[in-house]
Amino acid sequence: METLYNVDASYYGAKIRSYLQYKGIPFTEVLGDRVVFSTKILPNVGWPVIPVILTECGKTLQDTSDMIDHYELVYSGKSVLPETASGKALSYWLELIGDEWLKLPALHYRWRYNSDFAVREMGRNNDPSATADEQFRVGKKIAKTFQDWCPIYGITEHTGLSIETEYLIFLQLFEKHLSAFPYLLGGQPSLGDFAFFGPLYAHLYRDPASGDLMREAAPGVCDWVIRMNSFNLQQPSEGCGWVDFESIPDTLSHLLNHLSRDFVPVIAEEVQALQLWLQSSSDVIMPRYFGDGDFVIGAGGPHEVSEKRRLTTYGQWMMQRVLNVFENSGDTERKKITRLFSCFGACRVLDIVISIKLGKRNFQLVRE
Ligand SMILES: N[C@@H](CCC(=O)N[C@@H](CS)C(=O)NCC(=O)O)C(=O)O
Repeated sequence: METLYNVDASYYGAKIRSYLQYKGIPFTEVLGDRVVFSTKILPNVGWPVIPVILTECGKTLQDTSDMIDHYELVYSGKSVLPETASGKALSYWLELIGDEWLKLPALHYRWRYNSDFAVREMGRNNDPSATADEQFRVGKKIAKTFQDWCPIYGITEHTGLSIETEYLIFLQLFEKHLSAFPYLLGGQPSLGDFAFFGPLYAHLYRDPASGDLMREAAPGVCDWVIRMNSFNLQQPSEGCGWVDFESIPDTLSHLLNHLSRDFVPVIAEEVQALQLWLQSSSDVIMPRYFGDGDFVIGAGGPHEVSEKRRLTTYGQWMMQRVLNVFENSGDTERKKITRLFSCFGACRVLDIVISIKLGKRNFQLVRE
């Protein structure tokens, strides 16, 4: 049996829990309190992060993408990746959007409208036996790390309203898609569903003010959240089918187009800048951030704004997952991937050149 160190408010914790439940992988969930951090997470991973899995064989897994890669090999039933190269490339693109781009509404709404709730919960998770006052005091200290991520990702006073407008449009488009299909890529959940579920459950459904908004604006998205959160109660049947990746439904291309419009330039420019930085640096272990960049939210709309953000090294590692599928495909498959990504305005990402790749060593991002 696997042990999942987690907290319910965690974005990535929600992603991996739902995945494990869907796959029917036996696991016990253990609250990531301060004792778990000091006796399990820090000694095994080397830095404080959640979720972490200790496998039955005693192996430590950190990073939900690595966890899913691991389990997709070990438990091949009910794969969350379509068989075709275009389906796989799209799944990794959706994972990247869910993991990195939906951080904007998730962090914005949590820290703008649900701060006290989140602070209390962080304090309670840290030490469930402490008094409420003590939990609030410690919770504030823990919360600071996450609040400080807001300006790092360009979530500021200046961008707040645009992030909200973009999120509401996203909810409408996802609602529409879900009225035709139960999941992002058709009749069964894919990697993208789990990645989207992270922010949409942990932050945007559980946090009280955000949950109210979601219930009012997108009841179908709430139903999807509830379904994604109850695979342990109701095992869906295997293989209900994927959409046709050579001609994806309009509801999906509209949703993808909306999410890709602002994110494509962000990731393309970030990876290009990292490649330049890597050429002039001899660092083996990657810093989390390596510079600053400008970006736009709501491009072309009345709510368009630009802001500064820190450039991350992690984005390239995730982008490599999309590009690996493209690079390892033959001509016909590549053409199909290009046609698919063109449908939603993201074929530019397929031209990103990554000469210096990143890998993982001891739970750290390193130059390969
Ligand atoms: N990409 C990682 C991200 C994990 C992550 O960012 N976890 C958050 C909580 S949801 C955390 O503990 N972050 C601490 C940190 O990154 O310093 C994954 O997929 O697991």
